[in-house]
Amino acid sequence: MSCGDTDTDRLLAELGNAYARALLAGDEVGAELVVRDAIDARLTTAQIDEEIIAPALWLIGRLWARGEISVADEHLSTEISLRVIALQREATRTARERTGHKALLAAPAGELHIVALQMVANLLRDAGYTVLMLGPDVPPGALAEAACRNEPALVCMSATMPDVSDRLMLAIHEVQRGWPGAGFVIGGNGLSARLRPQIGIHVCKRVSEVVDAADAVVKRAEFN
Ligand code: B12
Repeated sequence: MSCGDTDTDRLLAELGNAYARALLAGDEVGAELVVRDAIDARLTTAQIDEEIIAPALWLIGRLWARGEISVADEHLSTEISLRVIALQREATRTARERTGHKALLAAPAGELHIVALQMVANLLRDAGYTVLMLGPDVPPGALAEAACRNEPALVCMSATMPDVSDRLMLAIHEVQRGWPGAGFVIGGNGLSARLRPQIGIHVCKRVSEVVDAADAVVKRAEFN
């Protein structure tokens, strides 16, 4: 995305307006959400600073100079912006930290459904993880061998067919024996109801839960 890109310009204008409105309303949560949207849309820190936060503060300055808002309003806008800038830094740091972590993705032996897993791959990549996708029908031994070789922080698996659930558990045990450093995030309609989340194994209902689950599993592993 280049700076001259019309879609980017439009998005920046929309987010800039929304940010200014949030400042004028003294709405810290609203301002944070705008910047989160900007980060999710992969706008750069420079774009967010120069084209969203700074113009809103310039507007606040003009309104204050004209006596249309009070000194207190101006101070509140500045405080909100300082907190948002801290949040921006935290978000960038988290994405940078994730880059150092590998996620190994596979569907267990007999499982050919991998659409959800492909979505998981995109979500993890977008969040900064390094993704190694092994694809469908991966035997437990081959998965464990790949885990030993690549030493992932995370293994993600999906089970759509009900008879795959037990094979998925077997695959987890096999990986744990070869590479105990991995945490697991699993999902899919084929997972048996008996399968409950356990330490180091996170069960998700939706692909949209995967980044939070991955972060939790990786953090836990780092404590150990
Ligand atoms: C596409 C498809 C196929 C394709 C798969 C191609 C591919 N490359 O993936 C092919 C043609 C290979 C196929 C084959 C078969 N299929 Co099929 N297939 C489907 C279909 C239409 C879509 C599946 C899909 O992609 N859904 C979209 C994804 C995004 O949704 P999802 O998988 O449900 O995932 C959600 C959650 O479960 C979760 N999730 C899932 N995994 C993970 C993993 C992680 C880490 C996380 C965080 C979250 C997560 O997130 C998603 C929501 O956010 C479904 C219909 C359906 N209702 O799902 C049938 C379906 C799954 N298939 C079915 C069947 C029966 C078969 C076959 C046995 C058919 C046959 N006789 O050959 C074979 C079995 C193959 C095998 N051994 O795996 C049945 C399963 C019934 C059952 N429960 O027993 C279904 C439900 C169709 C039906 N109504 O009968 N299939």
